[in-house]
Amino acid sequence: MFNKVLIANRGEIALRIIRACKEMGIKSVLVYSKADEDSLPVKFADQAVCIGPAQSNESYLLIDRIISVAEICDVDAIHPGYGFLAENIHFAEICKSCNITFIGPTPDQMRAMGDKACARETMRKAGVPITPGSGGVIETEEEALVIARKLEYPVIIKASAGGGGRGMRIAHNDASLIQGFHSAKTEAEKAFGNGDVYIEKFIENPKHIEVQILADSFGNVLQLGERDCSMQRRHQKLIEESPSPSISPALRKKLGEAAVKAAKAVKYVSAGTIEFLLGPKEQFYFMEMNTRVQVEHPVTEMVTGVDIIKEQIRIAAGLKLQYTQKQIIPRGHAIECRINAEDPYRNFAPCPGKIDFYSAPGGYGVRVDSHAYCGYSIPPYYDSMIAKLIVHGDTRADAIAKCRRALEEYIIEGVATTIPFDLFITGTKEFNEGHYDTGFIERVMKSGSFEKTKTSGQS
Ligand code: MV4
Repeated sequence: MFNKVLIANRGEIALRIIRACKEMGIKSVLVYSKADEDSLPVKFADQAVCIGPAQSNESYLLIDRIISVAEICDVDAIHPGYGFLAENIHFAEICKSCNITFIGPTPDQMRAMGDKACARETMRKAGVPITPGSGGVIETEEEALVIARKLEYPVIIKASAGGGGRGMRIAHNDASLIQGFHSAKTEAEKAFGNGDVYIEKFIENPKHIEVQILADSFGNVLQLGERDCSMQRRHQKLIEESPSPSISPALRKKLGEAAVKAAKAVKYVSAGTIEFLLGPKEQFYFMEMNTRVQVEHPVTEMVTGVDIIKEQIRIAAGLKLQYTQKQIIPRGHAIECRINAEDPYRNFAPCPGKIDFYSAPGGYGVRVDSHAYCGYSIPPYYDSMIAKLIVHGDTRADAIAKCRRALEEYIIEGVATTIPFDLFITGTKEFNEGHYDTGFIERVMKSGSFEKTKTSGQS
């Protein structure tokens, strides 16, 4: 096992990883920016080294500085968390060449999934369902038109180097296809330095279901069941749950098997997530793979009892998975609410600033993953998530009741947060009945029913 691990991240996930290291007897080294000097991860890591000013591209994204700290502190491995350098192939390669273990997949595995057109082709060959679409990258306007007419509108143009909703265009006719083709290419070229795009049939109002997998270097691949991440706004997930209220046991089995097949197709090693789109008639399609640990990993931990971060560290250290598939027996229901320092009554505008009063909920089945505390100043430079509230109950109804109780107990003063919105959503008929898709939040916002909770004070 590693003696010392460097954590190349901040906020709640840095704290989550530091905690796992402590419990495993691993020393932790945290790199941090000037803006994070008063943060809990800095206090709790065994060592913390400031690597630059607030802006990410002068600190958390500076590979050279992070590697320098890793070498000076003589760490065995680097945990990248999520975001920042977590899916940066170049960073994983540098780690490797410096004899530092990157806690994640190999550069080749990252490459295989990082290029979305390539991943699609690999999945097709492996027999994992994909949406109808172009065989590969589309070179010309004419080619795009032929494919789109064959698929029938609507279609979606996606950047090969994109993912997570970046660089996409939906087209309902020839004119918007041609325009979308060029603008997606230009945007992708600018954002990723790679203008390759491909086309798929557009599935309207899909559900977003993802399967957590763990794969060790001995070829063992486990699937830890699914998470329903359909409750999202502009590609930002808000509430995640496991199991999904929308799928049958038969579909669950198929998704799990498809996820294992997907991981095996790229000889994947580490923790990872296979994302699927779900159509209205239980059709499912591979969407993309996330080759990192995700924000919402705790919901899976709560239902399976598997500490995903610890397993991921063990896998990176060359150890075998501690579980067999048979030993993974999901129990009960878990829900995660993301709590962002944003004002939901002002179009989710970020609200950085000082937390004047802070009291987190607790009690049986309640978990709070957060780096927030009373007196903490939320810096304006990074994403606005300040906490994740995760609850576990025997049934979905128990979990919802617990979730709402805990949200009501959560006191954060000084900055606006998304807690009122989480309370509103968890109170809707659709959420309670488990009938929602990726378009739900947008439809709710258009209806104006959330806005009304402000004046009435009701949530
Ligand atoms: C799609 C789609 C419909 N049809 N692909 C969004 C994120 C990126 N991973 C792919 N995304 C989508 N791909 C086809 N063929 C709809 C989306 C999509 C979406 C997917 C999951 C969750 C929320 C979403 C919101 C808008 C669009």
